[in-house]
Amino acid sequence: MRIVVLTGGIGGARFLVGVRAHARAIGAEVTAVVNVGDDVRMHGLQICPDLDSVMYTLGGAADPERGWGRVGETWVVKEELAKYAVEPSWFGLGDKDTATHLVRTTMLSAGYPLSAVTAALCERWQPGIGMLPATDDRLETHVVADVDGERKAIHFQEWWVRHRGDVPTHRFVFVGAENAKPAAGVLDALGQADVILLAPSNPVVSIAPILAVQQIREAVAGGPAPVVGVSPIIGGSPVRGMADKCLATLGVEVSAAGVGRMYGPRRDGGLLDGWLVDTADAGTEIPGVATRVVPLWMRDETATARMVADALELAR
Ligand code: GDP
Ligand code: FO1
Ligand code: CA
Repeated sequence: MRIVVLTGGIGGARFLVGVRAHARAIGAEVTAVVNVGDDVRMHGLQICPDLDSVMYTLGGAADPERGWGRVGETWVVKEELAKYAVEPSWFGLGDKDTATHLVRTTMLSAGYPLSAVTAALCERWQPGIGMLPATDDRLETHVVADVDGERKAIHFQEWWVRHRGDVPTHRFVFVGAENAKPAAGVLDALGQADVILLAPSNPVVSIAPILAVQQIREAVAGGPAPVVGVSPIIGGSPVRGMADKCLATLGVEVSAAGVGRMYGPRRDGGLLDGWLVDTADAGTEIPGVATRVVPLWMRDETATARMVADALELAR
């Protein structure tokens, strides 16, 4: 069996720990198609937060408290940059993490596509699944917001890390999406998939930028594999992160039903055949989508693997 998962950073990474465990138990193969909309160049280095969250988490090296970057991190580079008073001072590059960015940027400069660079980095981390960026082309999420009384488009990282999303926000723009092609391997993986899972990732800034690549959206929505999503919203709350702010910007209700309806049923041009919601959201109904109620708190690997088994059952 072949499982493809569309995923963002930490929420998706924790889900993938469960996918990997269940896949091992049933002898399935897993490919993650990872959001690159968060990617940014800082201090000359190419940083891929969601790819790194997945790689470090599955490689057993992520910092579980901070939710991004490496466990046991040190910050000498950040402190030294601050002494030069260079911007952006609001974005922290850990020393260990910086080594990853140096390898990545060197390989990209030498002409390797991001998909090949990611495979090279994974040689070290052995995530135990296939990891593909959604695209090898430039695709960045920018945010139209009012900052100091002026409406402008800022990079997603500036919106989130510098302003904590706490500025009047109007829309999200996936710069480069119109011309972006799926990364090497993505269409093959989707075409050969027995099931496609939408991780409980942020639907607006993690899953939507992947689907903004038109050929990916077509392959998911129009392909042969059943598509099952896992709600990132439990009892009206995003558990952690910024999904509430993002959904509010789009005018979408912050609920399992709101997100499920936004993805929509495949029979009406949407994405979903099935939708898993938490026990707190029992009674959620989305016309045209098979809904199932199971505990969706990713407490540990076992609980998460159970969610994955439920998602696969719903796909049948
Ligand atoms: P990011 O890219 O690092 O922001 O991570 P993702 O986009 O992959 O995932 C973030 C989302 O994961 C959050 O907005 C939450 O809604 C969701 N999330 C976090 N923990 C849980 C959990 O235990 N269960 C479920 N269902 N969703 C969760
Ligand atoms: N998040 C922060 O809140 N502050 C930071 O300084 C920061 C630096 C950073 C560096 C590398 C990286 O891969 C992620 C980093 N993040 C930081 C997390 C990131 O901003 C977001 O949480 C994700 O893009 C959302 O998925
Ligand atoms: Ca993200």
